[in-house]
Amino acid sequence: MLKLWGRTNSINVMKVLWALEEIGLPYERIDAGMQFGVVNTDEYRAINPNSRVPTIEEDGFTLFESNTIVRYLCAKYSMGGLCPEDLRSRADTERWMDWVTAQVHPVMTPVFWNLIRTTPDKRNPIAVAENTLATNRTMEILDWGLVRRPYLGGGSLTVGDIAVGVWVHRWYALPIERPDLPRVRAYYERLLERSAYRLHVSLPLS
Ligand SMILES: N[C@@H](CCC(=O)N[C@@H](CS)C(=O)NCC(=O)O)C(=O)O
Repeated sequence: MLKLWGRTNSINVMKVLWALEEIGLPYERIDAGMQFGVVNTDEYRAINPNSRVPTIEEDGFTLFESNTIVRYLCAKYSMGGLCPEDLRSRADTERWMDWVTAQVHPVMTPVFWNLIRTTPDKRNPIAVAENTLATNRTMEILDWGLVRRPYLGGGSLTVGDIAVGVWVHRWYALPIERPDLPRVRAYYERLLERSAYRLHVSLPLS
């Protein structure tokens, strides 16, 4: 059975859990990261030199990097579904995985860490204010990306949505001021209709 190392409140682990649930693949999850440790052991470093979560192992094959794991699982188990068969359609959705890593992660993460994982006395309000502005700008970009398409790859959920959808929940769950973005809001509501998203992603932030 496929093994997944990672704590459930990690945004990168959530992507993998969501993908596994959409696919319907059985798996065993081992708590790792933060309070669970594991990631700094020699055994874990040998399969994930980053000492981060998630990591998967399937029949002796190990893989780290959440977006790569999601692409692997979707290509192996959902070709023509979560992973578009047509090369251009696949590139069309996959680019959003690069976009979210490069544009959203660096600015939303400081807001999340300050407001959710730091005690009020240790927060940096300037970092929160600046990065909230920058985060909101990225969501405006996403709003334009959703013009004339319900999902990032077109008419149905594909790999790009899994990488981006986890951040969309975080954006709505953070105690910040947000512009009203109708297409992002409709996209979030569409994702919330999926049981796999509700089960693994749209949870209270911790
Ligand atoms: N680029 C990596 C980033 C992995 C990462 O930074 N994971 C975080 C959790 S979201 C982590 O392992 N933090 C340290 C820990 O949990 O101990 C990926 O997408 O898998």
